[in-house]
Amino acid sequence: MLKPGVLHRRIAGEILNRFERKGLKIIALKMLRMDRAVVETHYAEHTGKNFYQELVDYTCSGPVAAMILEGKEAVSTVRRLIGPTNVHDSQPGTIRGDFAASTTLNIVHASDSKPSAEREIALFFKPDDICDWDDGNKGWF
Ligand code: FUP
Repeated sequence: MLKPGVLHRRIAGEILNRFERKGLKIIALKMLRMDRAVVETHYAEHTGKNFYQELVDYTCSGPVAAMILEGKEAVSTVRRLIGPTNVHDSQPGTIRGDFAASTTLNIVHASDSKPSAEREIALFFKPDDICDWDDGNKGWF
């Protein structure tokens, strides 16, 4: 999910390009404004931490772009492309390493496991929103 800062900064294409260039397949994509209650549930594990309010405010501050990316080992591939949560550990070349200066405003969210991907996909998409397609590519690019 591209957080509001990405849309505000007009860098959505640049971030999407990172995923496509790697060969991940976009099978669903939508823009929306996240409901505060959904954001609070999504980040429930961080309730009470000193960054929680800023994180929730940021995530609700504008539109987000949610997507489903498909590919071999997609969860770990996407996590490597975005870089670690703490932006000071994010290497140049990763999305957070290149575009984020604040951990709380770290511009993208990505599921960290298959079960969390399944849960988060259900939060954003109905089965009809998912466009499965096949161009015959065997993953060699
Ligand atoms: P991630 O899966 O990388 O987004 O990381 P988490 O789910 O652990 O954290 C969710 C969000 O909380 C991060 F995107 C940013 C924020 N956060 C902080 O601001 N400080 C922290 O120490 C940890 C997380």
